[in-house]
Amino acid sequence: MPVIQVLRLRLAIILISTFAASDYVFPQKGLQDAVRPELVASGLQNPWAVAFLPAGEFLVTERPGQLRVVSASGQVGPPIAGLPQIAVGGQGGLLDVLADSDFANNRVIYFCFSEPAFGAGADRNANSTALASAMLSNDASRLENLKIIFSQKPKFVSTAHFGCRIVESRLPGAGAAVGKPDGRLFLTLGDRFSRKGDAQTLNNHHGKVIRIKKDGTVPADNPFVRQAGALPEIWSYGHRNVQGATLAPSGVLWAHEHGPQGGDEINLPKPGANYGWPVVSYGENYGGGKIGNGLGVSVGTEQPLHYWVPSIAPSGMAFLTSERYGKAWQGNLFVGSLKFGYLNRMTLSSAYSGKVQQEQKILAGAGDRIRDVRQGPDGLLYVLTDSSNGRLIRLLPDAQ
Ligand SMILES: [Ca+2]
Repeated sequence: MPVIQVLRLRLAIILISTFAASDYVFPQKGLQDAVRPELVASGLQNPWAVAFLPAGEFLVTERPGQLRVVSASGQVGPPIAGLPQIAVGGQGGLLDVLADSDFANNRVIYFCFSEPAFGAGADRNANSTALASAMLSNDASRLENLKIIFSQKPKFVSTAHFGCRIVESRLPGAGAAVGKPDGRLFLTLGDRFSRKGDAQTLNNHHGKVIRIKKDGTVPADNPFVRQAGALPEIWSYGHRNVQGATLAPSGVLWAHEHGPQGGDEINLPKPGANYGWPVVSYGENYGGGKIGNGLGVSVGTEQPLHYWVPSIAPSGMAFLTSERYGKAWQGNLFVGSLKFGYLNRMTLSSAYSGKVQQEQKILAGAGDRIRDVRQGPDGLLYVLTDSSNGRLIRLLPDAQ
């Protein structure tokens, strides 16, 4: 056997041994994947979001209400102390997390969660999505200076459709380079399932994307600040359940949302625009039956950029701006599928913009619900799988 083949065989044995130790068998690599999954950490309880810290650590939320640091080598740390009270149950719990763009200096993080109703006379079963800021202590053991900077109104008895993706807004950048942060945050909010009609009225936060400053105050240029009866945080409305959002380098917000039975959508939420739910949808009611006019189109509502029938149940969203996977992947959009268990790679008609031209299923066949996808500071893609033994996986370019 030639030396090179022996070396390859040895490498294969080493890889097999590594995977066996992790109690996780990746599916046989599809030739079309062009990536090699590498396990970073396992044993995470329904992880929902991953953020990146300096020195290669990760901050991971677990839906049952824990926030943990995962070391660069994959060691899962103890729960971080100092979280607020969280309404855990159904789809609710500790959901998204984001490190401030200036985290290296200010140690500020943002996280969103299902917040229980509190105060005299409050229904203890009622809840809504809330957004908090806090400082991570120097030893990363606890949160300090915790502030709830936004609470969705009204609180409602439901364990579904919290939305809950946080995006740090930025000024337009050029090419693959993102612009400077502008001090605002977007937060996506679900319709709470049984309050879907609220998505069309502006006196509540159900089925909305909101935009606030990092201290929780409302930017003066929000679209409804001068409209009587409208809540001033609202950026866009007519959404169902937005569990993925990201910013293109152009500064444009991209988001997707769960449709009902069919009709999951990608939208580019513009200020003041109506995205149609529940008046129009390309899906139908669970078990059948038309939604709204049953046409998918209605005057005064925005059409989705793209939609999926059947539903893929999307979660997490990221643009790839790095060149780590070659030119063909740079500028592509990535979305996790909970329902079918794959990472959806979408080629757009131009980098970071235009229509979806092609879709490719990455990591298909493992049966893992993909909850989150992000590009790390190293330019690599990271995904979280949703289960009681959830995993953080790094995708290596196939050539490495
Ligand atoms: Ca829509």
